[in-house]
This record gives sequence, structure tokens and C-alpha cells, in this order.
Amino acid sequence: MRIDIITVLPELLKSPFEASILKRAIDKGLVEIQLHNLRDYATGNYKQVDDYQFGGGAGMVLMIAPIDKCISQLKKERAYDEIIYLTPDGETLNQGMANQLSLHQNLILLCGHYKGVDQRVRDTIITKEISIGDYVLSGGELAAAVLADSVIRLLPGVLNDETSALTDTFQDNLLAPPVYTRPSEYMGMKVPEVLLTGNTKKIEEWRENEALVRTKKNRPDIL
Ligand code: 6GU
Repeated sequence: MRIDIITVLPELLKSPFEASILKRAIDKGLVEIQLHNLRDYATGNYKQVDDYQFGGGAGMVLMIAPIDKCISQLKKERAYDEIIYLTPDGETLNQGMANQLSLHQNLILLCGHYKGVDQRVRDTIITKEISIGDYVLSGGELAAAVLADSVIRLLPGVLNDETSALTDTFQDNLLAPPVYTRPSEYMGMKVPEVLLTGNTKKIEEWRENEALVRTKKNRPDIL
């Protein structure tokens, strides 16, 4: 998979891909991330990427020209499956969307900023609009990193047995059950007895029940 990320703040997007699972995915050649600074596609002495909104109102709006120039150039080099705009007024990201996006070959992520982008970008260039939840971030960069992480970890070969996505929270519409590691007793706090028995059937039953209990408590809406 290849992911092109267009942003006015590329430095915000470097570190998420320089550690742990995402770094390993890149090193293994399972995903390629290219960051594009929108300012490189702006013209004039000031390399302007944003401007005041027509009709008045506070906040700057990203201009269509640099975005169009950048995306047109990318589209000449390969076909894109989705051109995604990260915005709090998009469709809320969930595990199902991450699963679907992980099946694609080439994605563009456009990070929103300030008051957003010129609507003509959304009407004519963007194919999907995604939010990562009902709260507002300063820009789409952290949301793009979240989206990329949720997709990349699903690519075949990225996770090994221990980190398998199959036992993730949400993958079977339940939250994940509690987990414990050594020591089996810490300051009087004991690990549930069943986990120490080696009885895999009993352990599986316990986990299923705990997943249900946790889901009922924390996320009754997904049951
Ligand atoms: Cl994608 N962008 C911004 N700026 N805020 C958000 C978001 C995106 N998703 C949730 N909040």
C-alpha cells in the first residue's frame, strides 16, 4: 500500500511513522508513506496556501489551487482508490472502515486546517470525508496519523501472532477482555485463578464473558 499525505505541517507527521509497528511496516516494504508539504505547490512570493473566506467570518480557508496542483501531479503517477479529506464534519472512523481501506493500494490523505478547505475541493476532488470522533483537533494531521495507523496494522504481514488484529477490541463487535502478566500476585492483588489453570476451554469461556461484561459497562451502544 502507498499513502500520500498532504499537509501544511509535515513535521507533525514524521514521528508517528518512525517507531514501533508502523516503522517496521515501512522497513519491510509493506507500506510507503509520502508526505507532501502543501506550501511546495503554492505560487507567488508568499507561497500562500490559505485565504479569508468569502462572505466574511473568522478563520482562514485552504485554497483550491495548491491542493489541485498537488493531487493532479500525484494522479499522473498512479491511480488512487480514495482521496480522503480529514475533517471533523466527515463520517466517523470505525473498525469496519479501517478494514475496508486496508484492502486498497493507493490512498491520498488531505489534512484540513484552519476553517477547512474551499468547498470546491470537497465537491470535485475528494472521494471520502473522515472524522476520527466527535471533538475538534487543531488540524487533520493527528487524525491522518490515527487513520493511517488503524489501516496499516491490518495489512498482511504487519502484525505477527502476538499482535494479531483478530483479537483486537471491535474486531468481533466486542471490547477486548482484561489481560494480566507476571507476577501472579502483586501487593495482594491476584490474577484471576482460571488464567493460571492451563484449561484453554475454561479460559476462552472466561474471556468471552469478561469481554461481554466490559462491553456492557463501557460501550452498551455497540451490543
Ligand atoms: Cl479529521 N480533523 C480535525 N481538525 N478535528 C477532528 C477530526 C479531524 N476528527 C475529529 N476531530
